Amino acid sequence: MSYTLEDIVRKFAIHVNVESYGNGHINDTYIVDDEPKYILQRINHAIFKNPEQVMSNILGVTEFLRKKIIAEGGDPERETLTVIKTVDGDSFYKTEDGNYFRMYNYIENAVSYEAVEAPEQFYQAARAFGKFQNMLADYPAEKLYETIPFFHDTTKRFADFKKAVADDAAGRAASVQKEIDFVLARYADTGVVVDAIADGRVPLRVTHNDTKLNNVMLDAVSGEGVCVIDLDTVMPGSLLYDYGDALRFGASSGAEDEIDLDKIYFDLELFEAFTKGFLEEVGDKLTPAEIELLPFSAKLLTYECGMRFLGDYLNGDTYFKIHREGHNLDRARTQFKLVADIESKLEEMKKIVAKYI
Ligand code: ADP
Ligand code: GN1
Ligand code: MG
Repeated sequence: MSYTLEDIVRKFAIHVNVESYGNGHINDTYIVDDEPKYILQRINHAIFKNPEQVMSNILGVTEFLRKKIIAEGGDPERETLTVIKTVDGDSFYKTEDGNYFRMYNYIENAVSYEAVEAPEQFYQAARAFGKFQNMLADYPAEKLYETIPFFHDTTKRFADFKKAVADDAAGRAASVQKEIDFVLARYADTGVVVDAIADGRVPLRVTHNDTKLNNVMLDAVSGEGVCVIDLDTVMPGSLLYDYGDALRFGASSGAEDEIDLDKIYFDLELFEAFTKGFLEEVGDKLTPAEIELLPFSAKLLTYECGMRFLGDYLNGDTYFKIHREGHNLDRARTQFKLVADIESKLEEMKKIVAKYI
């Protein structure tokens, strides 16, 4: 690199200390530790091939949210991300070597958790994701670029997975045959939501598509939802993606990369807390097919993510950031343990959903 992070920060007219921050798997995040604080991010342009389009989406969505929050008497500095412009008035800065940096206001007095500590916390996260969904219900979807095409198209993900197995770029396939077979055995699940979208039973909405617990900030004192962050994948999608993906991560009894699989199960108490919060916000606008598919979506999104982790392991860890040898394989294994557990709990999950519809 021919520049320092301080050089980059100065492009936003701020002179200060910068340190690595957060636990995202995709972008490089830094905190600009000043008064007030800022978040600086290098957009992962290997994954987001068109950062200009990502920023166009984010600018559009955050400005739209800002107006709504003000109209409702809320605090736009906390309840949505604000894109900080460069000294030249742009929403990002592109370096000579082709990296893209952006800056956000730092959401004060709020926490993003890596694991659910109590059901109430997950209930609050669910309400925040549900509200986010509601606030964007009348956002003009045609203005959104598809920042990662086919992001939650599980059938396409399955095809990518099969290619990763066939290519076996890192020479690892033979050692994970059991996990590969687990994925292949569930091919029939891959088309369930994409088909329901294609035949109109499940509507396309403006969705977040990456509703991991650490992508929502909760108030440090009250514990209530403050702001949904990580807006790179806001695109037309299914509400089932947001619901299912949040449960994948948050209703697990353990960390996404837990090595001891005996510790991993799908926690129905957390499932219920999330379902209650989410349906309190969006329950009245669901179609019958969406309601029917809610429990299944938790399984589908967990399966899809596991397949992505395992595919990345087979490809030689080129997509998700890893912090140890076999990290993506460990992640894949927790997902498959959860999928198997969800399969045994689907009937109970249906009953829980029915309580809140
Ligand atoms: P990634 O796409 O890599 O997941 P995120 O945008 O989710 O990146 O940021 C990573 C982490 O940084 C978040 O989980 C959160 O803890 C923290 N973070 C990001 N944006 C902000 C913000 N505006 N204010 C406070 N914390 C933030
Ligand atoms: C990534 O960016 P982050 O860490 O919030 C990924 C999600 C996965 C998640 C798994 C753009 O989310 O799709 O579900 O990791 N984001 C992208 O933890 O691929
Ligand atoms: Mg994130």
